[in-house]
Amino acid sequence: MVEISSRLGSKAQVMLHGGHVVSWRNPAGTEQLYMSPRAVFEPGKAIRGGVPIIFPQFGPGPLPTHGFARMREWKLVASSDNSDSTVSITLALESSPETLDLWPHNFRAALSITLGESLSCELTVTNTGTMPLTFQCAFHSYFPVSLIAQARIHGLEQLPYLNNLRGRMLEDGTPAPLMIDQEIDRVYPNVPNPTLLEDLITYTQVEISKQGLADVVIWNPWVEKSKSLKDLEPDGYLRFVCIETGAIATPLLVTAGGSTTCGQRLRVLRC
Ligand code: TA6
Repeated sequence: MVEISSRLGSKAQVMLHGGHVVSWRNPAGTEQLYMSPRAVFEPGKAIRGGVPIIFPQFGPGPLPTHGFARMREWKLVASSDNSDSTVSITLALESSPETLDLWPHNFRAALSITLGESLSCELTVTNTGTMPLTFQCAFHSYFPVSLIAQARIHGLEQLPYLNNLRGRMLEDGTPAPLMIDQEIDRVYPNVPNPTLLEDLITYTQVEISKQGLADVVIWNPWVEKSKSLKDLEPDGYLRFVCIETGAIATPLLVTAGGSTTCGQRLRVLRC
């Protein structure tokens, strides 16, 4: 685990396992990310909470669900104390015989995490092979809410979405900010604006903005799915929502020898 703290007083904890941000606290020490009390921290397992790194596949498919990056050991390769009072670390994950068995591409992934007033994550994927490659990726962020029914998500109004609960059917958006009263699992393609999560009990607002990523995913497992997740309390769905930024509907292409960079920034507007 790497712990970083900025001169502004904010702190973050990042596991080398999965390149996984597991904690982000503001200067007052308030935790801004949700971590399941039943999260498992074991080799080969994904951590239920924080900011899982989804790469090179989103969701089910030929690879393990959500790819392998969140279950592999990343290496700390750089750290810096920046002139703008932020601190940064860079973790790296490279292709290996194990990953090549799963996904026949040579690559190097670098994850830069910058902490200041906000928390930024930037993923650079370099194609170290001789053939072009495409990948999906996402920052699968878990955000705490006082009570799911009192959370409101702005920025997705009127936007169509792929409903994962109905065979990824494309459905029309709604004019009102999104509130959650049932299981939800949606990919909103090509979202133009930042997404804002508002807690109507604490009036906290978190802004989720993205660069080089077109899509936003909203997920809450609700009652039945929560019961099926061993690393989540049965009523855990009441206390978090996943707002994820990613390249899902349209995978990213990297030519041989080329690189592509994408990222997200989390900013607490009011707490
Ligand atoms: O982000 C939405 C989603 O793809 C859901 O379908 C649900 O499976 C969630 O991710 C969590 O996946 P995980 O493999 O971490 O349990």
